[in-house]
Amino acid sequence: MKTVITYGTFDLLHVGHVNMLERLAELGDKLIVGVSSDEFNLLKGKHSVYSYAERAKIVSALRCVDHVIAEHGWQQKKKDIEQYQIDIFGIGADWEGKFDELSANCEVVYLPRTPSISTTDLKKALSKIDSAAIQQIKTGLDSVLDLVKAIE
Ligand code: C2G
Repeated sequence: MKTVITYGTFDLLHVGHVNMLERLAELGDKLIVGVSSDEFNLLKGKHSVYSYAERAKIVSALRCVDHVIAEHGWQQKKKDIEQYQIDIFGIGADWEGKFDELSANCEVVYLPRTPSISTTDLKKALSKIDSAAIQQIKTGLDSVLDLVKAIE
């Protein structure tokens, strides 16, 4: 029975996150995911759209995820590896080398990220849609109002 663990914010869950989680799940029999708490997120300099509770619920709904825990800080990984008898710690290659010290406790793997998708880009796209869409609707309404006035 091989147990795999990974950690992340997983805000606005997208195919890059799902690809990573499915690939990690393939490495063992059980996948545990540490979802960053809102407080730890702030420490990481991230402001999530979804709260910890929402992000944890969305991640735990994935078929490839067996258990979700909260990630409260950088230092909890060693304790988790011991507590959950982890065989493999895996994470995206954007963290290459950052967690090598864990190889004293379990296998450490860095997997390639899915290109051209990120929560940051999604947030930017959403904010653009908001303002552009509102402007478009406003322009449309203005022309309808002009028509109504012309008929009166
Ligand atoms: N990911 C990916 N492809 C993307 C985006 C993300 O493979 N296009 C992977 C990341 O490499 C990471 C996981 O999805 O393994 C979660 O990414 P984030 O939510 O951005 O989490 P991160 O900020 O990397 O948090 O202690 C570790 C940290 O909590 C990791």
